[in-house]
Amino acid sequence: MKTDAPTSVVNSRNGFFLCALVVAFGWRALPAPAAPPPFPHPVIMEVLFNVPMGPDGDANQDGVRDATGDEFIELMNHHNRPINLAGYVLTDRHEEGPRQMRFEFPDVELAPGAIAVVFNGHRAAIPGPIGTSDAAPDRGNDRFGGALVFSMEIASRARALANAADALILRAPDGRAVEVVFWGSPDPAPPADAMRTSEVPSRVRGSVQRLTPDGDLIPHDQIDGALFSPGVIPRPAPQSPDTLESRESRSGRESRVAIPADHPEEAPPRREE
Ligand SMILES: [Ca+2]
Ligand SMILES: [Ca+2]
Repeated sequence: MKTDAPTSVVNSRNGFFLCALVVAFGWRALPAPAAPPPFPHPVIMEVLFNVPMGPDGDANQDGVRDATGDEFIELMNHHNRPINLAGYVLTDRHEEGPRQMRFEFPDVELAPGAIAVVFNGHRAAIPGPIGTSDAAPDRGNDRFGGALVFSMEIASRARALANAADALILRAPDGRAVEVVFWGSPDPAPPADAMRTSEVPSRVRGSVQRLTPDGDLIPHDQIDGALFSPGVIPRPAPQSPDTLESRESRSGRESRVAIPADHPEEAPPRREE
């Protein structure tokens, strides 16, 4: 920090600020470093497992709220070169079998910074273009921020993410667990050897979303009041202590993230290796 103030004053201010942060947010809200998966793996940016009630829950924009069909997972290529998602698999906590929610990506290239969204798709007629496990969509979907949108086309309501306790697992084509996102105490437990594991609140209102590839998955409505944003990464929050301090004193909100701009899809995703 560049300042002309005496060091002791700076330390005192920082110490007070840190204490204020802990009191206001608790230790859990302080960001912990979490390395995103290395090349060539994508990163999980958003998960909707507890579909909101009523019309607000129509995440896949087919005009109908479906408790499982509107669930989705948002992935991003956070690298500076293309990756191919062929053979990557998304599942819930269940072992392979009739109860398992499972989706395997077809041969599809994801450009740097590009996003793929996978809906459960139960009883859904999602506005196209929509890909499946058999074939990628031929272009991005303007209804979802230009992302490549897929449907698992799941036929049973039993194959979905549970609201109280479950896990979402992303596996590489060789079977290795790339990312685990879990909530509650899922049974069976998710693999313990994933490259990254993130715990999120169960029964969260709306989705959980990262603002950056190495950020925490936080309830979407704490970011901007929206319940989800398939295909869109909300604008990352300013991180300077002065911004946080002034926001805290101004509003007393229990959130460390700023209110994003009206058009978060214009924010370029952060790219890093
Ligand atoms: Ca729907
Ligand atoms: Ca999103």
